[in-house]
Amino acid sequence: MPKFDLSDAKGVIPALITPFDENEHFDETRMRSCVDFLIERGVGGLYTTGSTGETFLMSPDERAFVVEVVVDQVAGRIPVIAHVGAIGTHLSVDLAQKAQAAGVDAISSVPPFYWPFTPDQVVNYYTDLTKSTDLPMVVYNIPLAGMLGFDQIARLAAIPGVGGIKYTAPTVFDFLRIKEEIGADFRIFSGSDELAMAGLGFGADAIIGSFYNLIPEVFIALSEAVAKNDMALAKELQATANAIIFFSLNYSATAVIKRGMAWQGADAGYCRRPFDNFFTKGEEESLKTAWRKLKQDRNINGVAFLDVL
Ligand code: MN9
Repeated sequence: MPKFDLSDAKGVIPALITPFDENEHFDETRMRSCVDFLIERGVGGLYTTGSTGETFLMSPDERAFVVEVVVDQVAGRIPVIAHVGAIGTHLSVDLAQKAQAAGVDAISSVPPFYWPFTPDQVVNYYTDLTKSTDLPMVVYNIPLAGMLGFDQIARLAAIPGVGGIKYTAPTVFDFLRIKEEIGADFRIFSGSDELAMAGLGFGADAIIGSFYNLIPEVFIALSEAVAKNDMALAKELQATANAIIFFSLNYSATAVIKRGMAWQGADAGYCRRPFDNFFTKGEEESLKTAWRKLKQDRNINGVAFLDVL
């Protein structure tokens, strides 16, 4: 089989949710059915065990097992990128090696966080982690873990094996510069779902994010519109998506995404505390009522989970 190249991770890539059951145990059956649902919808890859996957609420063994289940269910149909980040290099290396053994195509990691590690320590972290497997590494820029500036991104990009960046920020300011100064081959995965159109317009190669679990059809159409240079259509689709995202962000967004998936036939289960859930019928009904109102007020059509309400 030809060696996987990060340029093969294309299109819309959900930052995959991790389903838990009512008792907060990982739910393998639900995980498998969500994977199939997303592949049937036409996503271009999966990014497992990241922020959306509630990764820091799981033990390392659980994380490794989730990756195994996803890879097994995907069975080579689309690329799988596993987020293996942890605060400590040893922990991340262990997860990376297990992810490689499970058969993922690439690994990714947030920078070590909590303590303000120095730029050199962050470079060392990514060097050690990238050396620990043969897989391409996608570094991760996200405000939750402390943003990497352009110069630091350039240093990380120079590490052998680092092939791209998942870039989640309220701006796409650096995208064109990354492409021009670091190189066209350095893959950019735009990470702010609210800015998917801007990210793709400013040179991102693909998009990775939470809401691609819930409304993959909207973002697949958006990404095709940008590819055809139909920016008017892309803007319309982004506006629809953003109405849905901003509404969801009033709640625990991952819990909203999971319920919305369940309504359209992909039961994504529940979240782990301290995230909250929609356990009671009454709570779920009032959530549905609020969605129906948004659909009507914004005149949203063609969004699968709203159409079934
Ligand atoms: O990078 C996600 N960011 C976080 C991925 O989880 C913090 C995004 O997909 C956001 O959830 C999304 C909504 O703000 O853009």
